[in-house]
Amino acid sequence: RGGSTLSSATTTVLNSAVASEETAAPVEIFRKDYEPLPHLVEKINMLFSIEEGKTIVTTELFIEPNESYNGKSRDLTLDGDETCVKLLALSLNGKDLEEGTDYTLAPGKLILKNPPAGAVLKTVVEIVPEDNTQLSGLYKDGPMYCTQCEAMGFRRITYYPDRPDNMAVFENVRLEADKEAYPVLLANGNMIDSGDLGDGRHYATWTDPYPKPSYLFCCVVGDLGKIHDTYTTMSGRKVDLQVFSESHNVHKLDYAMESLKNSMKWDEDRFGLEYDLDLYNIVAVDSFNMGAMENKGLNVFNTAYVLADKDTATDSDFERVEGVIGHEYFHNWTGNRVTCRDWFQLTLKEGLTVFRDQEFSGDMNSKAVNRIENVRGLRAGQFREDAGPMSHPIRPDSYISMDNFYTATVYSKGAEIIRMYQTLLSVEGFRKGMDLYFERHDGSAVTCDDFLSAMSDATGVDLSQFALWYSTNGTPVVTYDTKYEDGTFVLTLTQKSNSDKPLHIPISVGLLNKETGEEAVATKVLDLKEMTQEFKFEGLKGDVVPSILREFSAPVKLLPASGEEDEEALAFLAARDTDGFNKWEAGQKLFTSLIFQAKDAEMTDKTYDFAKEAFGRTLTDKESKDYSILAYALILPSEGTLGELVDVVDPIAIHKARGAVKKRLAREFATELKERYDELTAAMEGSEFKVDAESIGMRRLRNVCLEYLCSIRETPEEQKTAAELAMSHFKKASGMTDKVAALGALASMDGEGASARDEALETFYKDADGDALVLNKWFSLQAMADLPDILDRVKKLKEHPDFTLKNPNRCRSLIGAFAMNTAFHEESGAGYAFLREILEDLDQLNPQISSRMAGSLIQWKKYDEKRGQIMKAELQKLADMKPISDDLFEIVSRGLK
Ligand code: 0A1
Ligand code: ZN
Repeated sequence: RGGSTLSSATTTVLNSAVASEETAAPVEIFRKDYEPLPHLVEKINMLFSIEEGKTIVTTELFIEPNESYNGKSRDLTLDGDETCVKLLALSLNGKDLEEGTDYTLAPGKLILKNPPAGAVLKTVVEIVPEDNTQLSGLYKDGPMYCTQCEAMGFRRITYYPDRPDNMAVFENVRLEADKEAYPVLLANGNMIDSGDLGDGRHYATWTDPYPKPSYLFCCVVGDLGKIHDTYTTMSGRKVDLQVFSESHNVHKLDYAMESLKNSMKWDEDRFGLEYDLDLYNIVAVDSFNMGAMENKGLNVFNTAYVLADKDTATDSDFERVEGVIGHEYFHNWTGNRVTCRDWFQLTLKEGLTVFRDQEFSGDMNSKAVNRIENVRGLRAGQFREDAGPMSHPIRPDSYISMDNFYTATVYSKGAEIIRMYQTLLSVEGFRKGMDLYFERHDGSAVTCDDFLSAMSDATGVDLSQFALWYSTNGTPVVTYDTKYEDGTFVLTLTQKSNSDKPLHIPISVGLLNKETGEEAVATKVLDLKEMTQEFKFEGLKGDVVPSILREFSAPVKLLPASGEEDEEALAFLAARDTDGFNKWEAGQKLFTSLIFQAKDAEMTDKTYDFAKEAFGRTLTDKESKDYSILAYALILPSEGTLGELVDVVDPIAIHKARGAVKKRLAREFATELKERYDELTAAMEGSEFKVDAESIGMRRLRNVCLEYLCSIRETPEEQKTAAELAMSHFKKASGMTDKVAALGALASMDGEGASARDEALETFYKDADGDALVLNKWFSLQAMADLPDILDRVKKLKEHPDFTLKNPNRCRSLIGAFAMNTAFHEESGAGYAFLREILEDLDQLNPQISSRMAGSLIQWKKYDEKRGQIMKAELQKLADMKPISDDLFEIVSRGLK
């Protein structure tokens, strides 16, 4: 038993009175109210006795006074969600406790009166994982029981100070379950004991030597297959690596294992950080609210972010698996060894870890491609969020439900803030800051300010002005003005943000000679620290074209002071910029101008010619082997990104305008597109399927050509040609990437293409053979199609036997995908009403998912008056719903403000 004295017990329920009270009103929690705990649980032992329909959790908490507490209270508050945790027994130092005298109960809380130093509190509770549809706490998913404790799931397992500044050693975690049904018993750390219990049941005891907050606790009990490998760390320690999934998916785990080993090596090389346990386990689960979870030594992954093989995963899926495996692994230091003091500091671990995973992916693949992909994501997701009612600084000031703050802002903008430290301090300076951060804070729960201090102290750079990024919401705008005279180029930058004081913004700039295209001044980081600042470049030989905000050096919108883009300069940069990111960016700006012209009236010849030239040059560039860069340079800015650039969004007009530009370019370059398509087909034929940068790039470019070619579908003849091309692409697909590209094109076909569409959809469904992730693609592709009757189709798919609201991936694949379709905004508002009806049901099952999906309705102020009012009315219906979860309540009430 490894020293634990736990055994389970059954008595009457002690907290039933609290559980039956009306649900408590939502409470807003403020960052400024942080107070340390009067007592800390320094050590905990746990016993999970799992039986069908009932799990008994017994714990021993070893309590000590907290030296950093200087408040008045001597009571210890334990968090516990009485709606799912039934308290059966409670004793302190072996003596049963009395409610009222020794402790009090309130909704969500148990207050233990004045526990003495060295107290041992024993609790016994009952939970029902089988009924847990929220997927927070301990829940049952298919053949396994699994926990999710971040942010506040542990209180759905037992009573505990469920906050990250209570770091405890989980000394003994004992799991007991039926041996045949649940042969695998896993928890954090290392297994120290296991055996049979004699009645067909078995047990395993785990210990984790590293103190951790409850949100990093995990156990998994199930019938699972696995793969195994080892990794030898830089100091020569051998670590066992295991990746688990349901047995029928075990053949899709190799890429995750490879990515894990690459991550371990990368963190040693780049940051000198080594893994610290003897075992690293990963488990894939089907029903999961988020992407994955970094539980110490036992990561849990949404199957969508860990399973990958060529027949079921696209190249983007492979890229995501690598990135998320890296992300969770990197959390072992940035998040686990050094954690957050409170949840307002979430970006301390998430922004930093996203930055680390981006750098890792950049090193594994192509830096420029990676940067483009990340900035595309940032603009489509985070800029949009920051312009709407959920706008918040990367370190928020308040929340009702913390689950709502796992946002693009905290994650992606947070990563941009970390990237700016590195840009300002250099790679070496940043590394020094990281070293000092770990030297100072290993084993503790700290704040964003502590991180900033480490960076500043390690490099001697004053970052006090930079700190404003943590408290300023919204996307800052930087405008630029230029002047050239007698060999001197003057760049004037002006900033505008929600901060009264100017932000410290690193602006990377390079200058290109206007005549030769040569770099006249190589990339230089300018420190924009004032509201308006002038930067002079002297001694130039001839006029220059500036390339500003290279590599997207700050999360801002960059605009010309005149309000008019210099299209000639953009065309020049799109052709010649030596910065891969800005070269792409210039092309995107040209396309953007053209799309807005198409929306407002007519495309002008001048803009069209510039865009055409950029498009044609990219398409016929036979020198570059950077196929992904070429592909991205041909893709028009997304509708989401375009919507960000205007005050009032008319989604249908944007959709049409973008479509018009796409079709015009497709017709203009039909021959070249087909040539490039055929060349790539020939180049790939007969070669082995690979998931390296070159092969991914070739498939990406070929699929972009396919998409353009298939957009030419006006006449019945053209419809037939497009359908034939897409169908042949579908049939000859070398893997899921090509299949999805073909089906994506086919799904929107009508007229002469309708029968090919239906045939391909049916084949795809049959070939999926029940594979959950492939079926998700089948649902999504249909929900995203560009057809006139899309809402009816989605409604029908919702009734499909494979559809369920209970599985978040499935729900996102149909409902989430539909909410991104232009058809969602169809004028009558039927799309909005459909989503609201679903949210009403979903909120009863899984508030985290309902609140996330409600994000599609809260942007109503961005839309034209009529649409906006219908969206708002649907939001109001949600707000009036009873009962409503705190999660959804927070989003809809912010949305209605
Ligand atoms: N920390 C995880 C993400 C995560 C957050 C919340 C969860 O449940 C509410 C689950 C996972 C990560 O950054 O990967
Ligand atoms: Zn994370």
